Amino acid sequence: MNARITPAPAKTDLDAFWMPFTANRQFKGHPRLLARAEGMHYWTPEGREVLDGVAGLWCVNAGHGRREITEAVTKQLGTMEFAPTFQMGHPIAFELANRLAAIAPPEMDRVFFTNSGSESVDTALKIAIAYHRARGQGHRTRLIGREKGYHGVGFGGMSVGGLVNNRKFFASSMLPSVDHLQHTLDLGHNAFSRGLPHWGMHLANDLERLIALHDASTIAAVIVEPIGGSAGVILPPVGYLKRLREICDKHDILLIFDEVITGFGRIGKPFAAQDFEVTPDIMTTAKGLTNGAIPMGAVFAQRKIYDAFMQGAENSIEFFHGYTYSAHPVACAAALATLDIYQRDGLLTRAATLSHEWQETLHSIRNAPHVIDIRNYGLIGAVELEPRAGKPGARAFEVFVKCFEKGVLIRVTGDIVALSPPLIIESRQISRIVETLAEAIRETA
Ligand code: PXG
Repeated sequence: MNARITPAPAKTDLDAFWMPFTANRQFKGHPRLLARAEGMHYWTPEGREVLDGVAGLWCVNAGHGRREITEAVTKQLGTMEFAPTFQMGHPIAFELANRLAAIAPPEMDRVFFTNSGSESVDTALKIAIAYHRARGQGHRTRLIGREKGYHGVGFGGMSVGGLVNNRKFFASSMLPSVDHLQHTLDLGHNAFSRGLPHWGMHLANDLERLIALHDASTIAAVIVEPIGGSAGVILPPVGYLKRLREICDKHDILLIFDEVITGFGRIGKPFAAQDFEVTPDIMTTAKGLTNGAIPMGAVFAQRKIYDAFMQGAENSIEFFHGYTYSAHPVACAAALATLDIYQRDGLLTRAATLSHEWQETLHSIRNAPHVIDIRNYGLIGAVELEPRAGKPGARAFEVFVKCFEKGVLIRVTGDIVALSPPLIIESRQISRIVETLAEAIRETA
């Protein structure tokens, strides 16, 4: 099981792979390779052990190398490697949708399958616009995202996203009718808050400003991450999401939660919507759905949304949208095996049990040099460092490289260190991640 270590490619063989979201020249000069994984660890091609502080990329929630997933995938490949889901179906696609509906927030029991978070987001935005049209409100086409939001890299997700580096090259190619709420990150009021910050609920009222500007009748949906991940862990102030829900309800605007990183147990409930007790109309997921083993995403919609589409001639296609690999049988098999593990091992709620220890261990390093904020919720953490003058991101990148050399994998975005370990993590591993991070920060000028 996962025993064979693939040898590292020669440096000259690194050129052809144009790496995603990577400083290609830096990487190819100083490659960092992973070749094997098991449980909480990766191993490099040389056999060096690396503790995984980020669940791969926020996706390997049940830890690496889960035998049941391997077996389910292998079995499915041997039974039926592919089947179309356009005007055809295969049994485990329906089984998976039912299993997902059973753990979803109330009424969110209609599931559309995709292959990634980006596809889930673009699917959700299209559902929102088509839903209003199906109800005779085709004038509701505007989409509202949020500054610092990340919703993947499709043209839709990029347009509602709020990260300047992802947007600036494509500024003239964005969706035309999009606006953004202000973000909720405010170190002045909220630095070192343990859990959700108590200041900032009123920031949700920014939606009223946009409604006053554009008129509610032009707005289809608001999309937010319940907890922002990619921009460096941005937490919703207490009451903020409930307020967004109220304003959306008042104006008949759909609320979309992008749960690509918060889904599947990351904050101690199956979905953040349940933890925050705010039910969106549509919810996007991916990543943890298959434990990262096979690409797959799922969009959950409230039944009322699905029902609005079910009109017209019975043999007419209600929603002209889908992917060749929507509900790919191998991905379905991986997802079913993943759900079995999550449920059997209590992983969808384990983060709630660990979150206090996680919080206290993380906050124990607040006096390390250059640390200007520590944020946490569930099994998510962030340590924000003071940027070096004129060199944003340089300090955190050095910390990232040092941690990797010391045997711990973290993520950095700008000068923020983000942590999101597999949900199987043990106490001593929490300590190891945080101690290694503190050591790396102390060694970095
Ligand atoms: N929405 C959210 C909220 C995400 O976090 C996507 C959509 C896009 O998913 P795909 O599967 O298309 O990549 C994401 C992805 C990081 C990091 O380090 C986060 C993501 C991807 C890679 C790195 O924060 N999130």
